[in-house]
Amino acid sequence: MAYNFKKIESKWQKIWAKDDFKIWHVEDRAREKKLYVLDMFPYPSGDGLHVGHVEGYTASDIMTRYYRMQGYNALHPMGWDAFGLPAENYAIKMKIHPRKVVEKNVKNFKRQLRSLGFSYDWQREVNTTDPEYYKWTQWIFLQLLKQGLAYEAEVPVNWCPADKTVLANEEVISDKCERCGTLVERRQLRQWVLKITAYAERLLEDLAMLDWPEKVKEMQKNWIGRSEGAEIEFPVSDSNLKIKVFTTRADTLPGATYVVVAPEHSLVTTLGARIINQSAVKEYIEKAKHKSELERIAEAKTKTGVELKGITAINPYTKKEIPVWLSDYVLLSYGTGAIMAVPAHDERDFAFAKEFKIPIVPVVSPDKNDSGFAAREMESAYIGDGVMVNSGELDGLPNHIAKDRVIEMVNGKKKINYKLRDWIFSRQRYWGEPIPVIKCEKCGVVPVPEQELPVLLPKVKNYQPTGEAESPLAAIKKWVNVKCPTCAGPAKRETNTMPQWAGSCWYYLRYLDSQNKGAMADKAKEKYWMPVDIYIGGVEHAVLHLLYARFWHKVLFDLGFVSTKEPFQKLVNQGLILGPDGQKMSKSRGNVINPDLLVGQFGADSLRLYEMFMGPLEDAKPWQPEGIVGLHRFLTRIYNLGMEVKKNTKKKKADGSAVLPDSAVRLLHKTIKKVTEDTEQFRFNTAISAMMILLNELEKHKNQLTNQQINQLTKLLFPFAPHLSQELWQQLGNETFLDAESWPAYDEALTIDNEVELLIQVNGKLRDKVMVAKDISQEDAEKLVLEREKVKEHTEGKKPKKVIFVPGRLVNIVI
Ligand code: ANZ
Ligand code: ZN
Repeated sequence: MAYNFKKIESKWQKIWAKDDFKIWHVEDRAREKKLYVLDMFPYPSGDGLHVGHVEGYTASDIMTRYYRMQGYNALHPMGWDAFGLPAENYAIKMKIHPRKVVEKNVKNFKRQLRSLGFSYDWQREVNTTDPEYYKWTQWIFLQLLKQGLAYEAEVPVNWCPADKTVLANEEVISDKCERCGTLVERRQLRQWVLKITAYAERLLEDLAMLDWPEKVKEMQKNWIGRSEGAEIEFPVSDSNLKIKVFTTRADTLPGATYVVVAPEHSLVTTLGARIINQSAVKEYIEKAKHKSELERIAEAKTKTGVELKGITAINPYTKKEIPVWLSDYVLLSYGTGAIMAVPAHDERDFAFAKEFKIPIVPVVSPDKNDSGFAAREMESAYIGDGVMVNSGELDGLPNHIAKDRVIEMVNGKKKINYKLRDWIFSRQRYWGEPIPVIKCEKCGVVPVPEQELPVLLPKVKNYQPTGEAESPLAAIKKWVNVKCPTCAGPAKRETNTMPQWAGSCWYYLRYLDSQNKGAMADKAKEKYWMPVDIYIGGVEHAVLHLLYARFWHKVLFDLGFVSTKEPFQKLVNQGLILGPDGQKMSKSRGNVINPDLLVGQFGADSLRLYEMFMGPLEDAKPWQPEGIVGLHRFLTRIYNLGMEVKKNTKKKKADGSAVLPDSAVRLLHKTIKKVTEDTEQFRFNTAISAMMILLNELEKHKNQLTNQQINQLTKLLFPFAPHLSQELWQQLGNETFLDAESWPAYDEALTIDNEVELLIQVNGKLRDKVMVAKDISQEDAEKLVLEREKVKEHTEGKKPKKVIFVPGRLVNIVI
């Protein structure tokens, strides 16, 4: 009988699906030992499942099944992150409602996930676009609003004139919209903003308690960008105005030879009349508008700028008059939007000063004995520590001491800055959660009363974005015009919607209690299941989803709605699966691999196994079209071996008279140990190769294999290839589900090798090797060694002068 994977896989999938997948439904608090294994839920795109999804989802399924067998109550849920632009754009093109698009795509995704045998608790399924779900997304927004953590403000944003919406910084590449390639504009728009900066310090600090890849922690640290420095004021000549700068190097103030403000800095409008070179300044500002922040601060770029002629400032330390420049390498949104430039000690300032011939004055000397330094021309900026020079009374002081003195002397203020910005939270698009507020002429912003949630997303005739600071919802007058909940006067609903990140900020909590009508999640359930013990997903979410979700979670923690400080205790990043050409898979390159085809051709188990065998889970790895064939063959051999054993058992051939050799028994125990340890460490590729080595050995002893021994191999394989394993299990006379079986145990004593390789030297030269008992005595070793042909050859029958013996390692015969 051949390995008929099609029949086997569809048979078990049908059985598993019974009673709404009851087999994988977990009860809350059913056991003390719990484990929450979470996948990053997919955006259900029209393209269906990607082999990258299969990679992460197989890894989490293996963990879930493994820990289930280890006696854990293991929660493994799945859902849909279904708001967002792609569904909406498709709906616009095809003139169908985005909900219909999502429904269809979800159906297809579900079929695919089921076809792969993933053991989800489907009774907990969530969909972020379901009103019963987004009711609670809106409810969390209201909590943020109540806490003053959501506010409206006029902020600079990246605006795509073609997609007619605000874009995140990450969605702008080389000044262009990532989606359509249109040049983005910087606009000032009134937006809803979430005060994530209020949590900057805790988001940074609490990274220490997480078992996450260092790389991701580092990315979050850099994104939050904590920086200790000071604010110092530079008076503007002939005016009461002061330019406030933020600096981390107050010690270098004596060497500040000019000031630079951002193109959007208010100084330009306030003192506009005094600027002599108005048209050059205006032209420069116009150009800067088209650049993204990333572009502006790129290190490699030559610095551009324009002097504000007619305006000068006073260095508060030297009291000297210095020029004021405008340049886009200074960002309005960081610090104070203005800097003191110290070309001698900052690389960017140095390049700028060279370009525009501004004086460079060194004030920190690397070597206190180098008396010429203060007067010498510099070839590059010196950014290290040293002693003060050219700095009046500070001369000779170490610069780190001068720093505090300077701040005191010029009345500066110590300040901690973060690169992190508040989160721009509104979108001018249709397919998102309506922001649950009402605007009343008399009362201002009024939250929608909680009992009126959800604010349903109404049907519109036209999803086309309006191009204004409002979404297509603004066109539905009946929906927009409402009575103010406070004064009953005429009022309007907010028409902006939430960004696609909102729903994914808290979905892991809804899984705990997905049907709850009265609360986001029951507190006792939350307390039992949280935190997520294992979270698997791509590294591309390092600073977006993973930071936003931590922020919301901390707010919910402060309000007492969740019991843990952090949502995701352990994070594992799956590596990118590249196309066969070693490039990123993409439709335009035509190198996309379709999982459906592979499941049809080789079966789900082969695909699962191949993806886990490709290499370490975290590594990027190219698809090898032939690779899956090898894994399919491996499964076929296991199947055949199982069938052989079954046949033999029937004939009672495998009896006591023919037992498995000791070495094979040992290998079985060693393999159980290795697969156990590797699985716990996410080393699935080496776990699989250990099973392959075991199979090679067991095939040699087909007729001596007992049922019990093949059962152990079946259990080991189960988390990786569940269909085949369950089938074998049944064929071998077992009636249970492997999900409910326990993980095989091994005998530690049998995993320890009791033989070692003894090296044999003659006069210090390696001449031979032999396997011996680990604890062989010197006497026995000597006797054995002297009898060996090769040894006799090299000793030429002479009596050894001395024999050196290193127990368990080597014998050296000295003649
Ligand atoms: C003078 C100085 C001298 C600086 C020196 C550095 C070296 P981090 O560590 O990233 O916080 N800076 C301040 N605000 C800026 C803005 N809005 N756009 C661009 N650059 C800005 O860096 C702080 C330093 O970056 C500040 O310290 C300032 O330059 C610059 F030898 O002030 B420094
Ligand atoms: Zn009102």
